[in-house]
Amino acid sequence: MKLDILTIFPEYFAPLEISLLGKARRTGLLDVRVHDLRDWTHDRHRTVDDTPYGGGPGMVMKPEPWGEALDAVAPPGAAPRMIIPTPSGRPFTQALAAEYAAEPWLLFACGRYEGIDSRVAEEARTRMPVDEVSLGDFVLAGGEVAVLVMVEAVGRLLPGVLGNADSVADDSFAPGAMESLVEGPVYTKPPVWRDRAVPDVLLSGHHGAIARWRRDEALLRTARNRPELLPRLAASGLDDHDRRV
Ligand code: 6GU
Repeated sequence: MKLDILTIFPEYFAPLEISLLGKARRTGLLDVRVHDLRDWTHDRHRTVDDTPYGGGPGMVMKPEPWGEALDAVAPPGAAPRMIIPTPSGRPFTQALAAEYAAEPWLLFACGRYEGIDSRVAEEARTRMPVDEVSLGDFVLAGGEVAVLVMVEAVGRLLPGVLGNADSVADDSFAPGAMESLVEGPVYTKPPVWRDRAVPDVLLSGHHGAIARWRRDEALLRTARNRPELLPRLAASGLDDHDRRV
């Protein structure tokens, strides 16, 4: 998968060199290119922002550097899926991460200040699909950290990035059985630690009983921490045992 990232702070993306995604880059599964938006400015101060029309606080990113940057990174005829992180976007979910993981080429455009002049997305949409995407109901200082989050969520879904042992099928929100559930608790050795024992069923070797216990714990934790997910879960089909939990 090819990833282009446009930003005025390329240094934010140093973490993409380490861990899982760093390895995916070194093995060629991920081709990440980080571009400095100021490379497409032409004034002495490399200006990327200006005051908002209509007044108000803060600054808005000027369209001209964005237009030239997008022409250079995605020339006419080439069409990546463009993603603009913004608190006013559609929610980023595991389902959207899976959709992005199936794309050959993603282009992330990081806004700062009060956002990017709206004509940039409008014009880009005439040439490529453009999604405005939000991580949740809070406001970050810019899109960079949001892009790191999305790249990690998408990158770990690419075939070959995780070891086979770390199947993504059991993740919270994974399409299928976990779609509207968060994962329950996990344990490792030793079997007793500070007088606290690992639940017996996990040591029983009964795979059916273990699967049932894990589902029960996921249901309980979802009810406790994410009650708003329960109606969706009921709609996707609960069995009688689920209902008793
Ligand atoms: Cl995607 N960007 C910014 N700047 N703030 C956010 C966000 C994204 N999601 C939640 N807050």
